[in-house]
Amino acid sequence: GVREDLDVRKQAVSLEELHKRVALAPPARDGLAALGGTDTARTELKVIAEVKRRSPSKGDLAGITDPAALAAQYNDGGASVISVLTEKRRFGGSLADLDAVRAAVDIPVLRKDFTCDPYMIWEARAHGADLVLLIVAALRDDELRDYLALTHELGMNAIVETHTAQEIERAVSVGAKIIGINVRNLKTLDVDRGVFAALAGMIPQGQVVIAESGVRDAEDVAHYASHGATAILVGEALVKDATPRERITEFKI
Ligand code: IGP
Repeated sequence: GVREDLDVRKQAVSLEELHKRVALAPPARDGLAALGGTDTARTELKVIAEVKRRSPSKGDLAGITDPAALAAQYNDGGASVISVLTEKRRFGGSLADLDAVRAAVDIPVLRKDFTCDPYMIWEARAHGADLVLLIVAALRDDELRDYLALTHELGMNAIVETHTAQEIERAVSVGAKIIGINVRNLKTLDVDRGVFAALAGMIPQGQVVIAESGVRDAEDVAHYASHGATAILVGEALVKDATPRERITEFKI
């Protein structure tokens, strides 16, 4: 599981070594600004485009051979942030994918993983990440606060992911500025797009509100936008598309 994967990495690079690498890493790009910031007068919907090799629900998605080339297409299509799955066991990702993508684009990059230790936040920054993912369901309140503070200390931003009303309350109470509502239940893997419409109204004005998962077409985008999404996070529909650059253009409304 996640803990074992983490232990393997811990043996590979000490926390002390990571601290040194972070000091030498290029500065983080401003992910909050790229997503429109906390200004309520935002206009266009932002797209977070994801590099995802496979998923537990769908298996192998598209046989991605060159994550950097894919990310460059996302960049050209007008994505605001690139998400890179680094989790290996279920998603086939790696830190090498993160390195390759970060070097290929000039927009902020999210390290998408199940963050469950401060080590992973240092590691993300050492590999150039500008944002990390904090999943509320996987963390206690004290962890959520500490991880958010560490993320900010390292100059990064966090996408704080929720799936229920109670999780949104927790995200808001720790001061999250970027809140994702994942319409996929991570336990059952079922997608219910109605979850976004039901919960988005709980998030105070001025926050970045991301609709995550299940975006198939412009109609889904319009649905999320009409219920208050200021950004969407799209994986499968983009990695499977023969022309992801053009596809993103369609999603930018
Ligand atoms: C993307 P989709 O349905 O467009 O491929 O979904 C993204 O929301 C999904 O990959 C995701 C995810 C996560 C993956 C959302 N939260 C947490 C791993 C871990």
